[in-house]
This record gives sequence, structure tokens and C-alpha cells, in this order.
Amino acid sequence: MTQLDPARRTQVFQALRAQHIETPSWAYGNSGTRFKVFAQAGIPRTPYEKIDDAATVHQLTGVAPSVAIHIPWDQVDDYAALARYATDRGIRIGAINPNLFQEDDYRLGSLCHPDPSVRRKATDHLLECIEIGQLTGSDVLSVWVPDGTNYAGQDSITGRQDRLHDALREAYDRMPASMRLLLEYKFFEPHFYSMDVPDWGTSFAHCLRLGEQAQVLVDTGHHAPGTNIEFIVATLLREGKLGGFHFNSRNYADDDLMVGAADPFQLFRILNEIVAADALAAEANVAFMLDQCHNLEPKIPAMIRSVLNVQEATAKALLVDRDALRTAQRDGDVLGAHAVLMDAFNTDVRPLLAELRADAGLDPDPIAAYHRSGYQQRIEAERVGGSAMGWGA
Ligand code: AOS
Ligand code: ZN
Ligand code: ZN
Ligand code: ZN
Repeated sequence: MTQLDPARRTQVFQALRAQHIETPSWAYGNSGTRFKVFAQAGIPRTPYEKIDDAATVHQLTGVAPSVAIHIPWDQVDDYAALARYATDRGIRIGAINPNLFQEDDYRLGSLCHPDPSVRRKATDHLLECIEIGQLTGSDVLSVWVPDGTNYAGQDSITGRQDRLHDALREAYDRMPASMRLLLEYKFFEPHFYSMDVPDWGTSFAHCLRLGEQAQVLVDTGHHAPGTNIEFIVATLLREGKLGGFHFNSRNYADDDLMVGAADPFQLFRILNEIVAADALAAEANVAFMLDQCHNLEPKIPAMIRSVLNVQEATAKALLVDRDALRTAQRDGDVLGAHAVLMDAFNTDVRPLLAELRADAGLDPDPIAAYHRSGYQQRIEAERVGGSAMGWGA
């Protein structure tokens, strides 16, 4: 590994400590494909047990101090108590994710539905989620609008945009000043002719109209093949409109596999733009969230793997020699500039990250530590009757 001088090393360590990676509650529950949910042993039976699992990931990695929740999958009677439960375990509640896709009423859409009474119901759900955010101390309302149409002419494209704006406006106006609305886009699925928020441009346009507290959420799995995601990231950063990420891997569509598995180089290129814009630390307000739904591999180790993959890509991005890069770019040295990036990408940062963890009193190898901890055996023994509370429900 490239030797880092002590001052650089301190800088890189500080930057890595400042990065927070949020895990999603739904990834701890059973999930599957549209064909089959393969149930696993030890799956959480309640939102509280999902928090236990998220807290375990944080204890082992040191960089995952919050968990996103999904309403109604994580519905409880007392949200303040849920938040206290998280705090007692060393983490906090992160983004609140409304569910606008699992009601019979939503066949033709939710916020964009042609019938005002359905739009009312969907908008009320956003308002409820804002309230839950206030009760749990969350500062992010993470909105994915699954609306769209399947056939040309099925509904008015612009009419649907108008309805969407009105609904988002109402939610936005209800948010406290501390909260942000992050609007996620997805180019297809569940609808196949048109999605109402198919791309970053549409999300950006809505966010611009709404105001400063609305920003774009980039889910890495929601793009057409070949899309240059880092370009989108760089553009949104320039405009102050990058709200955060849903990290995962895609090979074909919205595969929701562990991040950094399909294309670690893409993940590096994305984080390279983040580091170049100095947007790693919490003050930059870019939420690094995982949105995965892995269903073959065990839940918790796979979540740890994803956290480590983001951290590794970040470390590599921090190792890019920015001076050498600037010089090569200014001189028109195409190969030289590219080589600067590749040198960083090809660096084995695992020893550096092991040192970082040891410095923080953590086990240098979080996955091995998980297997040694006995946690998996304990949950498999204790959690009998774990259910699919989410995708497979
Ligand atoms: C759906 O495709 C989106 O990625 C959502 O962000 C997410 O998977 C869903 O809201 C889970 O809660
Ligand atoms: Zn997502
Ligand atoms: Zn998705
Ligand atoms: Zn996805």
C-alpha cells in the first residue's frame, strides 16, 4: 500500500470517521423476489428487533449509527419509545420511508392518482410520516413515488405532474425547518410506459419548486444500463441538490444487491465526486443510506459487507492525489490523469481500514467478529416465528 505521511494519514482517518452510513430496517427482515421469499432463521419479529440488528452492525463497524424505518412496516404505538430504544443501543432513527405502493387503492397511483380521494389518502400518509419523523427525531423524509402508467394515453402526463406537485407542496409545507424531503427517482417499475419521477431531472425540477429543504435522492440501482451516475452526482452537488443515496448493486434492473458487488469501480467513481466536492462529513448533508434487499445470503453479515464496501470505496477516493490529478488535467495529460484515479482505485485499503478500526477499539475484521460474537446463534434460538415484514409481506 502507498505509504501515507502522518499528516495525510490523520486527515484520511478523520474523513473516514466523519462518514455515516445508514442501514435500512427492511433489509433485516425476510425478503425475496416476486417468485419466492426464502425465509431465514433469526429474522426480527418486531421493529425493535430490527433496531437490535442495526445496532449490532454499528457496534462492529463504528460507522453505521442510524437506521432508516419504513411505515407501516415499522409501525409501533409509541414512536418516541422506539427512538429511545435505538438511542439506548447507540444508534438513532434515520430516514422515514413512507409506503405508497401496497394498498389496493394505489392501483393507478398514489400522489398522482386521478381520484382526489386517493391522493388525499396518500398525502395524509406523508403527513403522518412527517409526524413520526418529529416523534423519532428524524430529519429526513425519504419519498419514493411508485406512480406511473403502463400505456400511452392511460393518463395525462402533465396532469399527473401537477397532482404530484400539489401533494409534495402540502407535505413540504408541513415539515419542520430541521427536516428535509428527499425525492427518489426510478426509471421504470412498477410501471412500464411512464414513471412520474423517472429521472434526476424530474426530481430536481420538483425539488427546485418546493424549496431548499427538498433535495434529490440517488438510488444507484434506479438507472438505465450505462448511465454515468457520477455525472449526475457531480451536477447535483454543484446545485446543492444532492440529498443522499440509496446504495445497492444492480446487474439488470432494481436488483437491490449488496453495494459494490456488481461494480466496485462505479462506487469508487461516485465517491470520488463526493470527496472532490468535500461532501463526506455530516455538515454536507449528503445522506449515505443503503437500500438493499438481499435474500440469499445471511442478513447481518451482508449488511456489514455493504457498509465495508462503501467505506473501502471512500478510502480509495480519499487517496486520490488531487494535486497530481489537477496538474495532469491542466496539462491535457489524458493517460496521466486517468492513471491517478486508477492508482487510488487499485490500492488495497483494507490494511488502512483495519488500522482505523483498531484505533477506535474495534475488531479490524467486523465480519469475523460478527461470526465469533455468537449473535447469530442467539437470534436463531430466540426469534422463533420471524416474519416477512416488508417486501415479502
Ligand atoms: C424502490 O424501488 C425504492 O428503491 C425505495 O427506496 C425502497 O426500496 C423502498 O421504499 C423500500 O422501503
Ligand atoms: Zn431506494
Ligand atoms: Zn429501488
Ligand atoms: Zn434498488
